[in-house]
Amino acid sequence: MALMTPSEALVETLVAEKVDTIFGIVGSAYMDALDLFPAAGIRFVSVAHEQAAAHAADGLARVTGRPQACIAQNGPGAANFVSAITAAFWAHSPVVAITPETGTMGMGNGGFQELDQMPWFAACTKFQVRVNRPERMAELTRRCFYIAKAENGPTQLNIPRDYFYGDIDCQIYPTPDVKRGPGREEDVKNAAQILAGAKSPVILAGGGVSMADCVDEVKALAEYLTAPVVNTYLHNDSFPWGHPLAVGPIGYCGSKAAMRTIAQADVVLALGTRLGPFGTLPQYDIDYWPKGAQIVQVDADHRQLGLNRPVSVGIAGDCAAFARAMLAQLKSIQPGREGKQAILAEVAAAKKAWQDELDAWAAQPANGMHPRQLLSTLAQVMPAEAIVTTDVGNTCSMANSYFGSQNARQFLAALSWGNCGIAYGLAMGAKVGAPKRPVFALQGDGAYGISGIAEVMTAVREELPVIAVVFNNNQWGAEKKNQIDYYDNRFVGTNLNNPDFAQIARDMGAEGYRVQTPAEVKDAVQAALASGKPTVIDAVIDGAAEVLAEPFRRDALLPPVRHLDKYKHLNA
Ligand SMILES: Cc1ncc(C[n+]2csc(CCOP(=O)(O)OP(=O)(O)O)c2C)c(N)n1
Ligand SMILES: [Mg+2]
Repeated sequence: MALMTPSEALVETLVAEKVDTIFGIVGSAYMDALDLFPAAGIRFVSVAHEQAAAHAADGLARVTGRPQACIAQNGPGAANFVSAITAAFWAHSPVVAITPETGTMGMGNGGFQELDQMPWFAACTKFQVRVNRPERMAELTRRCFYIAKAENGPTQLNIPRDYFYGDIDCQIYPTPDVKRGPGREEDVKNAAQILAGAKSPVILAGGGVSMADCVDEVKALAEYLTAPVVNTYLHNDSFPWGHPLAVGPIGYCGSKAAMRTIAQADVVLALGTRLGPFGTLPQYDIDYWPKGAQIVQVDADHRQLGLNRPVSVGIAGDCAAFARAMLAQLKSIQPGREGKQAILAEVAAAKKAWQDELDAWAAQPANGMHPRQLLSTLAQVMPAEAIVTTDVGNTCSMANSYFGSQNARQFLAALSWGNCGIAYGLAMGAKVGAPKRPVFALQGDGAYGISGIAEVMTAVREELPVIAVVFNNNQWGAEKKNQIDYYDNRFVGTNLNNPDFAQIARDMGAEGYRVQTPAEVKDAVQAALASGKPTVIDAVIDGAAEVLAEPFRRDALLPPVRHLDKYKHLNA
């Protein structure tokens, strides 16, 4: 035990958890702790809006695999975290939201910046706690880090602002790491029997594969089984597309090769995925989910087992440990699969057919640069070690077919929260975690306005050389596509009128390039990589109906039939 202030206890616990960077905006509520950050070796990255701070902590957590933190002023500052923390929740990303709050003597008095901020985070955290005595600061901070790490999700550390002060006796120590095993031996044996007996097994590699850093283990298993490997929706880094058994991602704007392949499966080995409804919806008129197939599902979180699909075997365990145990088990019961060359040839043919289709799309006439031309050019010029973050929008969705990764923790997407404005913040965090690797933030022009353009100031000030590519089609394209398909081209609120993003970037101290052709895209990316400075590539693309991808929520939109006279002229 040592005598310290609660602020010291907080900061020392952060240090014990190996936190070296915290994102946020300053506020009087936690000045007393903030003042210690430099001496503690913690870098405070000051952002333009707290949303980006939480996204950056999420990006850093996804790239490092360790829990990270963001901090904000009580009330409005903490409120600005909520959407981004929810994004981290659905991304299973361990982010500790540190939210100072009104002092204990003022709670309930209708004071300044006061609102009970625990309920805000109740539905988007794995755990939340209000520090109820200053003496418990270190203990409760530890708890937040432990649960964020153990349960893969955000937690909230809520601290009444007067509890940063005083003298306490306290012990500082780090939380234990959580290690999971391969699952019960008999379950692994059962699963091995099912896989060994399969005619056309397919491995579905989810986010859990990236989080367990077990791409190599999955490769070994896939190769032994000669099983094609599909990425789950928006987890393009769960298996490298260059592998001869890789067929790419299922889900919206994903790979038809993947969909056609999984449709044939009689057994699906689902690793680290809850088989979420949006990840398995029919696409391009392919109803690909193999409804008769047996499913072996492995997940670190037992709550995901059987959540969305009936499973033959559900295993709560670590994907890496499972993949190793499964390989050993398979080797003991089966010499490997026959017809390897034929399967590899089939996979290659499926991929080639899909690539030809993609190329034909990009070659279609457009008014200026076709979005797919931009995406395929970017994918060609990006260095293999680059980290890519993507946003939510029509062009970003198309990006799902263009950016595969060499390894885990390289493709960071908005995932199930689906909020526009996530990519730039994620990219800033990724850059902190991987300073030597190029980091690209891919964002639509609308999303860039939500959280992007203002954060370029952050990137310049904090020397985080993120390369933003803004898909400039002068519209909220994804929503406009709904108006095109369902509302007879009545455009309410979907047109944008953008300024010169490249010029604004330069005014903010970043590099800025406006590009309108694939050749200019290549030059701009190369210049950005060479400059080592935050860069905004304002990529002007066609946004016409013909180039937009089909709507995402076809499942939920109906052609309108109005009944009131006033609106009947809107009927088709
Ligand atoms: C925070 C938030 N607001 C609104 C939406 C609804 N939404 C989904 S896609 C989209 C359009 C995105 O436009 P843009 O970023 O310009 O990309 P584009 O579709 O044009 O490629 C909108 C508004 C959302 N997903 N998130
Ligand atoms: Mg747009």
